[in-house]
Amino acid sequence: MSTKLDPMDIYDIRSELSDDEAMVKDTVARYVDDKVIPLMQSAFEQHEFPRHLIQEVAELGLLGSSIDGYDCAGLNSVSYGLICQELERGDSGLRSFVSVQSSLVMFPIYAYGSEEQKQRWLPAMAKGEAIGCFGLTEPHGGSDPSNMKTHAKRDGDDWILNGAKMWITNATIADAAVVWAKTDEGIKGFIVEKDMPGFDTQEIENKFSLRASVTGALFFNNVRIPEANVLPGVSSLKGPLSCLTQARYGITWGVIGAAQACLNEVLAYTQERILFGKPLASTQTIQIRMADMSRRITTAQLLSLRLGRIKDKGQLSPTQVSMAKWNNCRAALDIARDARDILGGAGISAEFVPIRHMLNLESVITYEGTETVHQLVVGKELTGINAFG
Ligand code: TGC
Ligand code: FAD
Repeated sequence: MSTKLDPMDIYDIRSELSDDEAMVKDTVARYVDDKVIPLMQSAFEQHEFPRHLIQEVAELGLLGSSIDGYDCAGLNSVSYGLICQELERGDSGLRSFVSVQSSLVMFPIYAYGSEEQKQRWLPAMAKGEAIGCFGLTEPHGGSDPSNMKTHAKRDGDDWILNGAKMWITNATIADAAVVWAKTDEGIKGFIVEKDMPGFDTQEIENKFSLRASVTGALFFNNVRIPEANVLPGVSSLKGPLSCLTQARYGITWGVIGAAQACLNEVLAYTQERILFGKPLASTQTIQIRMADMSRRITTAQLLSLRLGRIKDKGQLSPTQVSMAKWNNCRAALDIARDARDILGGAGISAEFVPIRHMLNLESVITYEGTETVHQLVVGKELTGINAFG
C-alpha cells in the first residue's frame, strides 16, 4: 500500500501520539496559524514581544502545562514538547516566553518551593497574571555557572543579595525573578520581586536575534530578601541545572517547529520558481538539499519523541537531553541557513520565514547550554573524564 507521506512527518510520528497528545498539538497548531504567524514578521521587525499573546497562551493552558494542580493543566511531557514545537513554528520568541515561565520559573517553585510560595505564584503564573524570569547567567561567563559571583548573606531573618545577571529572557517584564546566588549554605534560589528596593533591570536592545522576545539584565544592590522568598528545597547547582533539563527538553521539540516552517517555505517556493526553463524543485541539487532537511527533521522528531517517553517514565538522564539539544538545534540552524540560501535574494527578506528563524536559532543554539557544552556533556558520559576545566 502506498499513501502519500506528510512532508512534515515522514515517519508518521502522529500515529505514536495518544488522542490527548494529538489534540494538544492540533489546538496549538491552529492557534499559531491563526494568531501568531500573521503578526510575527512585524513583531520581529519592530523588536517587540507581542504581550497580548501572554493572555492567549494562558487561556489555552500552555503556562506550566506539565504541573499537576495549582490551576495548571497537568499534561505529560510529550504534550509539553508538542506545545513547544507548534509555538516555535511561529517564532522562537513566543516559545522562549513559555519555556521560561513554565520550565525555569514555575518548575523550580513547584519542585523546590514552600507550599506558601506555590500557592502565591503558580496559579497567578498559570493565568499569565504574574510573569517570571530566571537569572543564572552572569556577565563574565554563562557556561560555567558554578563560578557565579552573585551572592547572598544572612542578615537576621532576611538575606542581602548582591550581583548581576545578564541575558535574561523576560527581565524587564517580570513580576518575579528566580535568581540563583552563592551563599555560605550552598547555591540557593531567591524569588526577587520587582518592587524590592535595590533591584533593577535593563533591557538589552539592538539584538539581531530573538527580536520578538524581551531580553535584559538584572542588578541587585543590597536587595533585602525575606526568608519566605528563598526556595527551601535545594542548596546546590543541581537546583538551577535541573530546571535547565526541563527547558532544554522543550527546546529539542521547539526547534523542530522552526525547521518545519523553513522546509515548508522552500517546498512551496521551489515549485513556483522557474529557472533555466524548469521549476527549481525539479533539480537534483535542490531535491537533495530538501531531502536532507527532511531527514534531519525526522531524526530530530524521533529523538524528541523517545526523550519525551523516557521523561514520562521518570528515567531521563541529562546527558540524553544534551544529545538531543545539540542534535536538534544544530539541525534546525543548518536547515534555516540552507533554506535562506535556496530562496536566493528573497531569502534575506523578512517576508519569508527562514531568515527570521535562522537569526532566532543563533540564540537557541547558544542559550540553555551552548553546542560545545552539550558535546562535552556527552563526551564526559562516554569517557568518564570532565573536559570542561
Ligand atoms: P556538575 O559537577 O556536572 O554538576 C553539579 C550538580 O548538578 C547535577 N547536574 C544536573 N542535574 C540536573 N540536570 C542537569 N542538566 C545537570 N547537570 C549536572 C550534577 O549531577 C551535580 O549534582 P551533585 O548532586 O553531584 O552535586 O557541574 P559543573 O559545574 O561541572 O557544570 C557542568 C555544566 C558545564 C554541564 C553546567 O554548568 C552547564 O550546563 N552549563 C551551561 C549553563 C547553561 O545552560 N545556562 C543556561 C542559562 S538559562 C537560559 O539560557 C535560558 S534561555 C531560555 C529561553 O529564553 O528559552
Ligand atoms: P560563554 O560561556 O562566555 O561562552 C563563550 C564561548 O566559549 C561559547 O562558544 C562556548 O561554547 C565556549 N566555551 C565555553 N566553555 C568552553 C570549554 N570548556 N571548552 C570549549 N569552549 C567553551 N540565561 C539565563 O540565565 N536566563 C535566561 O532567561 C537567558 N535567556 C537568554 C536569552 C537569549 C536571547 C540569549 C542569547 C541568552 C540567554 N541566556 C539566559 C544566557 C545563555 O544561557 C548564555 O548566553 C549561554 O549559557 C552561554 O553563556 P555566555 O553567553 O556567557 O558564553
